[in-house]
This record gives sequence, structure tokens and C-alpha cells, in this order.
Amino acid sequence: MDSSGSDFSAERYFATQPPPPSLDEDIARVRTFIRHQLQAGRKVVLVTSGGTTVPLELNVVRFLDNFSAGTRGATSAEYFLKAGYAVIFMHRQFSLQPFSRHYSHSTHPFLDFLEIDPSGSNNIQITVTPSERDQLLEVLTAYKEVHRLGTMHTLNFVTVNDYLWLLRAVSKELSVLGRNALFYLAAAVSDFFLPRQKMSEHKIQSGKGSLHIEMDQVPKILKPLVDEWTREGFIVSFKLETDPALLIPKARTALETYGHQVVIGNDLHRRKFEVVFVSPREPCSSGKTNDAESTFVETWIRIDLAKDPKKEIEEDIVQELVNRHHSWIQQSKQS
Ligand code: PAZ
Repeated sequence: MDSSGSDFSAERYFATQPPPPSLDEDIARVRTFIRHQLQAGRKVVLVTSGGTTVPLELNVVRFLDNFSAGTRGATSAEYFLKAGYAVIFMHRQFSLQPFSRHYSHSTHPFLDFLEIDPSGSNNIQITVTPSERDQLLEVLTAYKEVHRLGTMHTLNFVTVNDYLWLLRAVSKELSVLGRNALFYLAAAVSDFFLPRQKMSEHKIQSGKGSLHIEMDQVPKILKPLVDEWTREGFIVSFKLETDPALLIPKARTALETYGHQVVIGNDLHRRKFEVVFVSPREPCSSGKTNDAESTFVETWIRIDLAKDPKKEIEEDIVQELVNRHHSWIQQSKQS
């Protein structure tokens, strides 16, 4: 794959790539949800989760995919709900979702802990294996409460194009909340795409030797998000690396380039027990410095899974963000 292709600005991207057909309906529902949360005085977090695909054909048979099961996003969404936030959960179709993630078909299949009680032949009862009851009760109670309060709205995407259009539209809607909006951008978004104009209409045929595809770079969407679509929101992006030495430099560069509030860095193999928050250091009385060491501050969050295997690092990530978001809102009240 060649990364030297032409560079799409966000403006050019949206002028040339078509919106997903359901965009208007999706956004009308988001608007109603946000209005309801505004009336209820709740803060709203947009959680993006899962990987995006890049189709190679218009009648799509083949596509490139991005790594991500959606665990980070689905787990974090539950902790945000617990902290009193309303959640817009924007996720890759069929990736993990809050609450149902506890019963993933591959790791903890639901049917395995249901039992048939044939005590009365006309009145068969289905019961839950006793060892599973406490957890199910806890998950189900939280799930029902979220339904009762109407504090979660889900949206889904498949392609990187769906994702970009949705992110732009949802973030514009969220701007009515000012500083009460939090963005938690945990989705694994492709850096490259094939513009519609370059796609083959039908399935790419084999038999002509190797396949060469030149992809364009996906526009750097954080820039317009911060500068135009939602100027006051508290924006948290994620940076995934496999080379640990790149994590902090890349996070700092993202903050310098986009000017948002936090980058959470995670290493592919350590992400379940270690992340680093990188954020701009509060300007001190002596003013800002150009030295990256003192311009940014790093805070590591680590958990010990050997001691506490049930602990989820997202609990601590969300707690830290809830505190930081609260301070961010307070700051604007003081100034
Ligand atoms: O979904 P998951 O729990 O399997 O993985 C989460 C993650 C590693 C995709 C996420 O924490 C992340 O880093 N997202 C941003 C990826 C990127 O750099 O584009």
C-alpha cells in the first residue's frame, strides 16, 4: 500500500464522497436525544468504537478492515452511564455493545448458562445457572435503568466513509451542549481509503497478476472537529501503537497539531492494563514554553490483573476523564 497518494482535506472529502443514505434519519434521532438530555441537564459523551472498513469495489466483495473488537468503547460506555452521563454510542456494526458485551458469543455464550427446567410438561421454565445469576442481575438491572431513563442512543457505521459523515454531523449537533459535551474517540479509523471515483464498479478480477491499489489519505478529521464543528467540547482521542517508543511522541504531535484536550496512548499488547494520558500542561504564570517535556504532561494508568482479574482499566480511564471534564466545565464558569 502506498501512502504517497493525494491528500484530501476534510472539505474536499465531504464535497466528493457521498453521505450514507440513512444520515438524515440518523441525525434527526440524535437531535431528539440531545434535546432530551439537555432538558434533563445531563452531560453527553459521544463514544466511538470498533474498526472501520475500506471497500475496494462499489459492489463490495472485498474490503480492508481495521483491528478492534469494540471492547474499549463498549466497556467505557457502561462506566460513563454509571457516572451519570448520557451516551451516544457510535459503533461498528456487530462490534461489542455495552451490557450485551458480557455475553459475547465467543467468550461467554448466553445459551451455555440457561437451563431448561422440565418440572411441569405444560409449563417449561428457563432458569439461569446459579453461578451466573449475580452477574446477570447486576448487568440486567443497569441495562433496564438505562432504558427507563433513555440515556443511551446507538448509531452504527461500517465503512470509514460512514464514520466520517456521522462524526461530522453528530459533533455539530453536540455543539449545542457547549462544554457539557465530551468526545471519546476510541474507534480504530483507517488512515487510508479508496475514493469512490477510483473504485472498480464490479468485483476486481484475478488472473492479471498482482494487484496494485493506490489509496488516498483519510483527512485529519480532528482539526475541523476542534476548530469548526464543536468548538467547546472536551475532546479525547486515542492513539494505538505497536512500537512503545512512538506512543508519547505521536500523542504530543497530535495535541500540537489539533489542539484538543487529551490523547490516550495505548500499546497494542498492553492496552488492557496500561494506558497513558497525554495532555497540554496548564500554562503557569511564567507563560508557555516550547520545550515538549514541559509543554505536555503524561499520566499513566495501570492496573494489576494478576491481583484483580475482574478489574477493567476503563473504569479508571472514565473516572479520570469525568474529573477532568468537570474541571474543564468549572474553569469556564470562573473565567
Ligand atoms: O476495541 P478494542 O478494545 O479491541 O481496542 C481498542 C483500541 C486499541 C482500538 C482503542 O483503544 C484505540 O486505541 N483506538 C484508536 C486507534 C487508532 O490509533 O486509530
